[in-house]
Amino acid sequence: MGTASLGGMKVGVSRLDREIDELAAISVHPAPAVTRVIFSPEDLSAREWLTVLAKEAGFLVRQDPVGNLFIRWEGSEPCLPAVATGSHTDAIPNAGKYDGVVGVLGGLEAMRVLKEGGHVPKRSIELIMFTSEEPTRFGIGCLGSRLMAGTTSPEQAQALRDPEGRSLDELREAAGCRGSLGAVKLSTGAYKAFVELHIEQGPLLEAAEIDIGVVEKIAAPSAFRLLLKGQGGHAGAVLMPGRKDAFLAAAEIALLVEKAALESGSPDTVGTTGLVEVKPGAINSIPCDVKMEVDFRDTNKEARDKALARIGDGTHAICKRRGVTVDWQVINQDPPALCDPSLVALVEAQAAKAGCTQQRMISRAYHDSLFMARVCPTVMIFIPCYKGYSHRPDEYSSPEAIAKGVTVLAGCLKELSAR
Ligand code: HGY
Ligand code: MN
Ligand code: MN
Ligand code: MN
Repeated sequence: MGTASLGGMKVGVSRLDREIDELAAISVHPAPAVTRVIFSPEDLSAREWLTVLAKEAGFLVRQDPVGNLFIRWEGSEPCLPAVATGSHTDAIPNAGKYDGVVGVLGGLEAMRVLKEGGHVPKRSIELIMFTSEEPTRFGIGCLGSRLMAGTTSPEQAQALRDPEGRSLDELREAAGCRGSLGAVKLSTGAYKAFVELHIEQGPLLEAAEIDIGVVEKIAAPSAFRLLLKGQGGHAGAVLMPGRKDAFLAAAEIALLVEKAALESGSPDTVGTTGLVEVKPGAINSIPCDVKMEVDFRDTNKEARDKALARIGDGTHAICKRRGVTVDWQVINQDPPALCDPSLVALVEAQAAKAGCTQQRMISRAYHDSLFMARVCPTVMIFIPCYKGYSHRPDEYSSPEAIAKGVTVLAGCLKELSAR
């Protein structure tokens, strides 16, 4: 199997490749799909499995009150702010096996290779498996890192409910996460740096045959929920002019989301109506209640927010014309994150040292790095993935590509933890 080397350290991919497959098997859906929703039985099994692996490598493991998992390699000066790396292992329904996992298992591999290579860190190195990076359960992404960064308050988090109406407290306690959510927030200067390894989830690196993407900026995500209420009625008896059809209002709004993204003036604006629930959901009953959730992003916050305002105005006009009421709920509206220039330079230097080709780029997906950048210098390392596919079972990144990413990450962690 392919290897990548860094100063004699060999990232042997067979161990990591095997572990990626082992973790992928912990899923509610059969391979090649991976579904592992936060606080599900599969998520809890994955946490246990990872904990065993970390302890076998001789690292310490702890979990915070919201389920962020910390795998710590104590440095010779443990009181110094640690160097952190990490990502997530929760997976949306019918996803692939690399999103987030490459950053968690690749981070563990980087730490093991450094340890096996005789590195003695001055600063501790912490691998973080962030809880609830995906919005599947609670409707908002990066809940664990938002609470760590203080972007979301414990009260806001406790107000969240999952689709079955269960609260975060109920689910986290059932998962064995004890303690007050207030204790999740990081103290200032908790970490010296945070470096996240992740698949690109886009086609650029593979198309350009580049090994390493050095992320300079992470796009600004926003999401909102619309609860639309029409009049419903009998599909045969209610003639067209008198209808107040909530789904047709939703349909017009979804097309407006697309139009506002296309006409925003920024090539980076993306709008997706990814969730629509229609009630009563009967073929012969006019839709009276619709819940729709929209994901809207851009690397440029002003362009995004201007387009969002256009969608807001248009939504109210559509609903007024159709006699439908709308409850507009903001889920999140975050600024973009800039990665730390000195860490960008470090990744570039390590990529060169490892003999990798590289290019600077923007992350269009959001990541826990978006929030870690609020509390410490942060950078992301991207590796290519097959046709840029992600959030689908045929998501793929080769062992060789992963080894190069892990090698560059290991070089960064070695450098950052040495001084
Ligand atoms: O949606 C995202 O950008 C991330 O992959 N959860
Ligand atoms: Mn994802
Ligand atoms: Mn991810
Ligand atoms: Mn992410």
